[in-house]
This record gives sequence, structure tokens and C-alpha cells, in this order.
Amino acid sequence: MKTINNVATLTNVNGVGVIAINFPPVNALSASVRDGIHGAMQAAIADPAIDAVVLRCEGSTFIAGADITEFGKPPAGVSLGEVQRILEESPKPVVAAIHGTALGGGLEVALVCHYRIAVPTARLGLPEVNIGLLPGAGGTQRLPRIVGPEAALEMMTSGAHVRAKDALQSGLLDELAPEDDLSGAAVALARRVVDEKRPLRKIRDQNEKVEAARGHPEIFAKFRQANAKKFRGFEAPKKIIECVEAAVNLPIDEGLQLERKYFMELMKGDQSAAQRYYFFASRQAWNVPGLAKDAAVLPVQSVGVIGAGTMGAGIAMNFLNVGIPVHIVETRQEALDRGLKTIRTNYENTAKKGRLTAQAIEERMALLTGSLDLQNLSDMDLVIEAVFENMDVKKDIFGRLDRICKAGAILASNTSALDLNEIASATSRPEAVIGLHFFSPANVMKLLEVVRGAKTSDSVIATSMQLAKKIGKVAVLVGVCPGFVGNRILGQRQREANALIMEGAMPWAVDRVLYDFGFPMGPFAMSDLAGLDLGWSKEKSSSSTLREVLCEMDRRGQKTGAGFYDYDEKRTAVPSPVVEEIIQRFAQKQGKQARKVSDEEILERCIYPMINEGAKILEEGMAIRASDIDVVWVNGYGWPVYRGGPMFYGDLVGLPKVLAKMKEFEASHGPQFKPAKLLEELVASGRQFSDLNPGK
Ligand code: 3H9
Repeated sequence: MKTINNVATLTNVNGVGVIAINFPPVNALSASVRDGIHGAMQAAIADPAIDAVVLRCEGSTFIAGADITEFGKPPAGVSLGEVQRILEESPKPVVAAIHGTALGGGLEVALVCHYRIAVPTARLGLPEVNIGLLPGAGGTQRLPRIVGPEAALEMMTSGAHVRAKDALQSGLLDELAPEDDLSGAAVALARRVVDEKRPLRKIRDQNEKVEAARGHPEIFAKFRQANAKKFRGFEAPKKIIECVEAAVNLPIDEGLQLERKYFMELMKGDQSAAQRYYFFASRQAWNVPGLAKDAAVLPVQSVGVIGAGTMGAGIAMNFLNVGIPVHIVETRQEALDRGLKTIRTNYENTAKKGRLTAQAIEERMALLTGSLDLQNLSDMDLVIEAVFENMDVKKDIFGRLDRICKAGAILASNTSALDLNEIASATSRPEAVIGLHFFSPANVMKLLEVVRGAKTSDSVIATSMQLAKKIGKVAVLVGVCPGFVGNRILGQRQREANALIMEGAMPWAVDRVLYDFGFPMGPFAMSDLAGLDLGWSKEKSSSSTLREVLCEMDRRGQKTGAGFYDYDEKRTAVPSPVVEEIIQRFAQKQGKQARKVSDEEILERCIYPMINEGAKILEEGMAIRASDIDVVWVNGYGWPVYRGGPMFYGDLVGLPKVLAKMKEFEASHGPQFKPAKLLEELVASGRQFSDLNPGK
């Protein structure tokens, strides 16, 4: 075995030079990996005792891509282009031996090898789109040459990881290897290639599939149209499509040039910076600094859920999905039956879309039981209360749980707004009490705010975080404050949206600005969707708010065909002259003169107070780090990931500008715009949110 550098070795096995890369955690293509592969290839080519080469990796995975931490830094070591050249132009056949994942630049390296073999559990993909990039090492030109333009478009714009079996079928792989002998099978393949004098196959020369698509621009027109909604606002997918068009219409070297140009443009742009930031932010959120090293992670093998409403049913599904039995407790049989039925119906709907088998439904339903007796929760490892938001009711339930549940059980509340410490005070074990704030629909939404009470134990926190990972959530640990992190910030935006329509901006103008910013919908369209009558009662309604008046007119949102908007049979929203008039009346009553409100003001009034509130949250220690707030907003509230999150966006706009605007609004509109102390301090010291990071 020859050591090439600190990450690469070359070993002659039966006349085949096996290059092994060892750069944990994911063998990313850092300078040392590039140098290692290049040096090993030079040595293998020069060694007359070596007839062919196998490129493989140690550890859990093949190369998972370029090293994202190197982006934006000055270039070092051999370039990826040079590495690819020496592999592709090698006079000796090169076989890529893939296990774990071959992603991004990793797959692009495999695509310049002459043959590819993988174990059945391997996955292959070009996920650059997820970090606002396109495959920049030939992927956009080589992939369509193997799998055809349509499949390539799908794979690169979704970033999906393809299973080895499917990759074999599409030609991306030449062979599958036994799970436990990849190296042996790869050496055998390399040997066969030499012994049978098979050609040095280069994907760049395979033009059949791209030529077949030439003269068919409709392929791209259709793809753009079909995905218009999904790609809205994102730059990278659009550039990927253009590159695949180039693969079809231009010689490969010109296509590669275009790919390079677009890759560099995207790399320097704000979107990719935001998405790369988010990639690390979402991983960092799992890291809770300061937890006791010996905090035990408790086994959670049974879950009790109190309340079988939409929320309780959705919460239960999360655990059933991963094989954890759930017992639901309700107060009335009818409500319990309805909840259990909702769960089955949800599963059946998933099955209809082909995403679940009939057998899987039955397996999950077999784990589900229900009753009307809290006593049945006595043996549960975790109990989650999901009843309506009423402190007295919650305290009563927690008091009873305290008496019923076994020692060591975790007692969780799904409250979205109430004081968790007060809820915990109803028990004799506040250290066992935690908030698990799921978002509706709880079986779909990724976000979970894990709310740490003043006395919650480290072990309960560690267990909750790990459990969240197990059920596929993105968890963020937050502190106890009104609305926690997500809703507290939402409150700022909602207040301003409501204020703006009284000043002359119509709901559709506010919605349009926020939609164009990248939110899936604006606050008024959202209210119409959720129903304006949430929490409204006919008897108590006194025409005192806009919402009350709309409900009184039976404009209760989409479900009644009218709300802030009018809706046709297809539920298309149209601005409503009636609503415009009502708003004007309200504004007059409040003594407000309608004025022209610019789109810029709408955006700044809605977004800057969110950033400011985020600063207050940090100041109070209610979020661990600024990036956690961004993770909450991207996963729970539709903040466009290509804008990173409110805190990243604040840094991008520039905190001095945000502060100046907050002061201006404070002077013209009132103390609700008072800048956070932290915002003032950061600006005074020339720092930004990204400079504060206790988790790193
Ligand atoms: C690219 O290739 C561009 C090219 O087209 C062109 C170039 C010219 N770099 O996710 P995990 C870290 S763009 C640096 O928790 P898992 C990660 O931060 C790249 N670091 O594990 C974490 O660190 P820590 C295209 C990376 O088992 C640790 O590894 N490739 C990279 O759940 C473990 O990660 C991608 O976008 C990286 N590329 O999942 C693939 N990848 O422990 C991105 C990971 O300090 N990666 N780290 O928190 C993934 O999708 C997942 O990490 C993977 C493993 C599936 C590989």
C-alpha cells in the first residue's frame, strides 16, 4: 500500500490499483481529497504493474460532493477539473466503486470514470439545487447523455437521490456489487475490462440520447410549465434547464462552458449563499450546547396523546409511522371515533397516491388504540397533551397526569401560546414537563418547536430532540415566551399587515408583495384559507373588528366562497370591492386618511419588525442562535429558503438599514417599532447576527 497524502492510498490488488479515500465525515472533495485522487492517479498511470484503477472510499459513504465549507474561499490544491481530466483521459480503465451516497461533485467524479459499480444500498444524486447551485463539474452535460434529458431534468431539479437498482436500470451504473464485497467486485470488474479489452468508455462521447431530443424544444417548454409553481422564485432550477438544453443542442465543450458560467453566477449570488447557510443552520439546530454530558436519552416505546382533534390525530401519526404504539385519550366516544377515523382516512389518502401500501396502513393502525380514560396512560413513556388552548383545562390535565403517569415519563404539552412553566407547576415533577409544539397538519409539517421550561431536565430535552429526529421533524429548542419563536415573530407581521390595510394598502396588495417576496401566500389569503371564524362566535360578535364584520356577513373565508377575497367555483381569489368599501369605512372611523402605500413600505413594515423581534428573542435567550430562528421560519411559516430566514435576510439587507427604518417607523407610527437593544448593539459594534453563534 502506498500512501499518497493524508487522505489517499493506492494499493495494487491483482494488477488493479485501488485508490482509497478517507476523509470523514462524508469524503467531501476538499483540496486534500482532490490532491489525493490526482496524485494516486499519476502514480497508478506511471506504475507498469497496474493495468486498471478502482476509486473507492472508506467510511460510511462515497464522495458526497464538493466541500461546501470551501466555497467562497481562495482556491487551493489541484482543481476538480484537473482531477476529472486525469480520470477521464486515463489510458488505464477507471472504475468508481460506490457505497453510501455519490452526490454532487462525487457523482460527477464517478461520471468521468469509465465504469461504475455500487452496492444495492447506495444512492446517487445531484442535489446541488438544494443549495442554490447547479452541478458544476459536468453533471448537467454528462447526466443527460446517460439517462436522457427528461430524466436528467427531473433528477437535477429535484435533487433526488436515486436508488442503485434504478441507477442500474437507467445506465448510470454498470453493475451492482454484493453489499459486503464492493472492493472485490470492483477489482473483478476492472480486471474483466482489461482482460476482455473493453473500451475506455467516456460518457462525453455518448451522444445518442441528447441527439434524439434535438429539435424537440417542447420537452423543455413542458417541463418548465409543469414545474412553474415549484420553481417560482428559485434561480438554480431555471439555469439547470438551460444547461440541459445546451447539452441537447451544443457540442459538449460548449455546454460545459455554459455550465461553468452559470455555476459561478449562482455561486456568487444571494440565493445560493442563503441556501448554503440554511444547509448548515438546519444541521446545527440539533446541537444543544450546555446539556450535561451524562444526560440520559430515555427510551420512548409508547406514546399517549390526549385529544383526538386534528392536532392530536396528526401528532399520533408521527409515532405510528415509525412503529411506536400510540394510545389516544378523549373525553367523548364520538370525538375519539372521529379522531381514529381521521387517521385511517389520512393513511388511505396517502395510499391512493401510491405512497403507502394497504399492508403498511394496517400495520400502523394496529399500533393505535384509544379510550376515554386517562388512567390508561399510566405506563406510557411519553404523553402529549393536545387539547384546546385553555390554561385551567391544561393544568387540570397535567395535575392528573402527575398522579397517573409512571416515574420517568415525559409529560409534554402541544400548547402554541400558553406559559409552559405555569402548566408544569400543576405537577410535582416540572423537570419532566416539556413543550412539543407541532404545526398543523402535524403529520405533514416538518417543524417542531421543542419548548424548554425553566425546570425541564437535560435528559428530557435530549430525549425530545432525539425523538424529533426519529419521527423526521426539524426540531428547534426554544424558551418559554408568548408565542415562542415562530408565532411571536408572526405576530409582528400580522400586526403590520392589519395596520397597512387601514392606511390604504388593500389586502391583495399586501399579499402580492409577500407572495412576490417568496411566501407561498400572503396573510390575508392565508386567513381566508384557515377560516376567518377561528375563535369567532356569532353571539358575541359586535361588528367591532373587520374580521367580525366579515364573519357576520358570512364572509368566513374560502369555505363560504368569500372572505377578504371573493372566490369563484375553482376557488380563484379575486379582490373584493365589498371588502374594499368595508375597510375604507373602518379606516374612516379610526380617523385614518387613505394614502398610497408603496410596495417597498409594505415589505419593510412587514419584515423588519420580524427581524427586530428575532433580535429580542435572542437578547432574552429564547432561541439558542439566530440561525435557529431561521430554521423555524423556513420550516414552519413558508419563509423562502432562498432568502435564508429573517435573521439571514437582516444581515443581507444590512442591520444598519434595518435599524434606521425601525427608528423611522417608530417616529412615524409608534413604540411597536422600538428597536431591540441587541439590534442597536450589533449596529454600534459593526457586527451582524451571523457573528453571534454560541453553538459553534
Ligand atoms: C457540489 O458538489 C458542487 C459540484 O457540482 C461542483 C463543484 C465545482 N461539504 O448531513 P449530515 C457535513 S455541491 C462539507 O449530518 P447524514 C455536515 O455538515 C455539494 N460538509 O449526515 C455534517 O457536519 P457536522 C453537493 C458536508 O448522514 C456532516 O458532514 N452535495 C458536506 O444525515 C454529516 O452530515 C451535497 O449537497 C459537504 N458537501 O447525511 C450533499 N456534506 O457533523 C450534502 C455533509 O459537523 N450532504 N457535510 O454537522 C448531504 O446531503 C448529507 O450530508 C449526506 C449525509 C446525505 C451526505
